[in-house]
Amino acid sequence: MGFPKGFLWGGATAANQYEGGYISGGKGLAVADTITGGDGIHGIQRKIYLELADGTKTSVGNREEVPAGAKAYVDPDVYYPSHVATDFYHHWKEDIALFAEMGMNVYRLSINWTRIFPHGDDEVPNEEGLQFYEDVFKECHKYNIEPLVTIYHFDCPLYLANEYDGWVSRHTVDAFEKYCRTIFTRYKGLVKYWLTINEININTNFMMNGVHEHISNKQNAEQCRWHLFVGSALAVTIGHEIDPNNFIGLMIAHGATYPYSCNPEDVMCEIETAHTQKWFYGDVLCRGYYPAYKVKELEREGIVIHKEPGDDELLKKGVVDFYSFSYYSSATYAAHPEQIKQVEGNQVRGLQNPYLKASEWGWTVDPVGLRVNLNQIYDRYQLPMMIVENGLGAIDKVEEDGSINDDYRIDYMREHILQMKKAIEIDGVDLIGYTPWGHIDVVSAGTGEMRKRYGFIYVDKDDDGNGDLSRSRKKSFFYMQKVYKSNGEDLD
Ligand code: BGP
Repeated sequence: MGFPKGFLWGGATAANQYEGGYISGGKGLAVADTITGGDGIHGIQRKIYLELADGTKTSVGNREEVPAGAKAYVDPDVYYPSHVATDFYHHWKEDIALFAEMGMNVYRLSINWTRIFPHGDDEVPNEEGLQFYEDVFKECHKYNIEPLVTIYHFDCPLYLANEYDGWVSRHTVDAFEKYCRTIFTRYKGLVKYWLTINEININTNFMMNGVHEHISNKQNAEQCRWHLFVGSALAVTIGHEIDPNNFIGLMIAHGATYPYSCNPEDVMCEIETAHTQKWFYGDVLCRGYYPAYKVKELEREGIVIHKEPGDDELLKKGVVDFYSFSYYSSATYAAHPEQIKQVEGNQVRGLQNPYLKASEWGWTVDPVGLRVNLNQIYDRYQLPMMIVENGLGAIDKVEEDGSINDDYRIDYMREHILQMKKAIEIDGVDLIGYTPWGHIDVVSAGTGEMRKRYGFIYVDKDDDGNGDLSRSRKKSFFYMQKVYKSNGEDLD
């Protein structure tokens, strides 16, 4: 009963939200380094400053479209949260010691592509960058923490975005292939758990993938998707070839989706939304080909994807070893949504669920939805699963004595872990690991804020960059320590 022996308990971060050192040690710029902070509670988007093809300067919101030919740049007078972030680059030893103290036996982190290849496609890799991660992985092993490495987490090299339209171009896939070969070779024996592309299902815009015209030009969006799939399949194939012990998974933002009502039209609406939003990506990466509903959609839209010879075979060969996903919330979908209140979520919007409450950022809190997901995913693919992001973004108050009493976060964690336990014990799903998001405070991906904190470890930094970056343990740190050290048995 309960969690299996050897269950992976951990935490998760991404380089561009955590590392800082944005041009230290030979690192080049990623698109993420050109995105300002925003304000999620008041709906103010993060911004990207651009130089248009005719030389004029402008800016767009991070969800908006970047026009063809525009180049993003770093404005010296603007504050960019990724530049220092919460400074793992200078705190990694101290942080990994804290992770070990919390009882983690796995740590999900991403490699910043531009730390290894500053432009994305350089002739030779940057040794200082390679060495940095090697030191980090060795430090993890010192404490028996397995690194779980995301190869690509929202950090398209700026050069590839500006000059090649990011993942729309085959050049980016070729550069990615070389990057994969380099890191699989260098970290052989140090890393065995890998994720190819973070949240591959919400990745067609400029911020994530350097894609210009991602809304008005459907061809661009579909071509980018195809290239991401090819990139993921290449990563799996190369990873297995270099070391057959590598265990390589996909990563999908997999919120739970429900029909708003039992009206069959709402049910059908949910099926279509779920296909587009999430299943399409799992279907391709677990089975190795486009599902029928996508083939029909492309036919209807008159979109023809440009493929290279051998791509289709590659997709089949490069299917993943396991399914990983982020889970924060659920939403409902209706055929006639006009009168129903909209809710926010992890990069997607849906409709309110009258049975559930939401976080301060409007993300619906739904622990049972996690069990629903685990069942649906396992029914569909029968692959081992990891939940590689989950958690509550909230504003924390530091008391006079320095303590942070985040009981709301403890409640969220307890309820979700309980549902995982039920899914294992009652439903028999093959869940092998859990790495809550931002177990140490990091910059928010969606809003660029610091005050939207997920951590069990607090970092002293605010939305304007003030703070001494010191670390402290929140109340939830001790709760998670108890959970991890009891292998998920002690949840009180
Ligand atoms: C996912 C990302 C993470 C992370 C998380 C929380 O989309 O993979 O990078 O940030 O969501 O989202 P946010 O930071 O917007 O609260």
